[in-house]
Amino acid sequence: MPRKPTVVKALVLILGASTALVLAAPSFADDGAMPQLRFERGSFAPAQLTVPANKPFKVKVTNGSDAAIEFESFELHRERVVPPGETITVHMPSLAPGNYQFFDDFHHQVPKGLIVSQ
Ligand SMILES: [Cu+2]
Repeated sequence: MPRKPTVVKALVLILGASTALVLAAPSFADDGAMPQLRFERGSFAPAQLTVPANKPFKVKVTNGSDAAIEFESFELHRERVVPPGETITVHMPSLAPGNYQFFDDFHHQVPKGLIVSQ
């Protein structure tokens, strides 16, 4: 497959999706309010993150370690690799009030974290 058209198509898709998200979810549009998780020295900090219930949100996940991690949650249906030194943004759906576990699927000894929707 030629490379360029694919890249352009992907960009158009990404732009379209971002626009749709911005239009659909004005809450939490402010990046300053975006909850953040940092992985460093074998654990996530904070270990528990509280988010408002019933609205989509985004979480920034930074990997401050020197090995790749995989931010994963069965309950949230998310599974994202974070290369060392990088930050990703994970889009989350609107959540009913409750606790949602996440973990590093590459290092199972890492303590599990919790997203608390309330
Ligand atoms: Cu996984």
